[in-house]
Amino acid sequence: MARIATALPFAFDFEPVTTALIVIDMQRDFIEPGGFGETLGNDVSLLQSIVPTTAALIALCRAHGVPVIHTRECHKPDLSDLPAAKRDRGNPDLRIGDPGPMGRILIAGERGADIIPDVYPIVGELVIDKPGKGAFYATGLSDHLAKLGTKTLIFAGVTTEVCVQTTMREANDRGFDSLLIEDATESYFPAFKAATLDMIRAQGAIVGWTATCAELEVALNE
Ligand code: TIU
Repeated sequence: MARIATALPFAFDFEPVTTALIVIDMQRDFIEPGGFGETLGNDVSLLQSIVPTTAALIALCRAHGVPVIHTRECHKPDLSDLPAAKRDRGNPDLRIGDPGPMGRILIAGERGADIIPDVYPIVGELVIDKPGKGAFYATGLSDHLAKLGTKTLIFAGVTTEVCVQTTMREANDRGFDSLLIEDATESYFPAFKAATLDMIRAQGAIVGWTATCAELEVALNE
């Protein structure tokens, strides 16, 4: 059993052999200039700040045999999995599915929908294309985790309050203990990130725990 004694709101105990890392939506469309995130009016440089820590976290998990699962928020080219309630958000001149500087916005197979090179999956790692904010919705994630025997999930990625938090709440409802690595997740809105960390660990870890990548590294190396 590994322990992060300094996790918040209290010590986080986990078995590394039944733990997996889920890296949420580290895609060009959210992180690089000219993508979907910027079209929504956001400053994408904020998200770029977590790339080195996220890469280090992925390397740490690989070194310890913790499976790494990557997600991409994207839709089918025919948009059959894109409800109007999602499409009709943000800048009306540039919607999901429209042509953008990096291909069609958030469409599977387009350059913008792919993962940025610094945290790119390696052969053998699962990549889940998800049409929703939560990674469990309309994907094979539950089945995959059941096959792995996973009980604990470590989370990283973007954005903290949208796809990361949604997936952590889905995970909690499905019986997983969840740890969010606070320096490997980011929001376009610093206040939203801070509020999300607070609400995850409030009420006795109502959604899960938080810790830094360095704290996880110490626990895995003990
Ligand atoms: N991945 C994810 O969080 N998708 C979003 O659309 N996030 C925003 O913050 N817009």
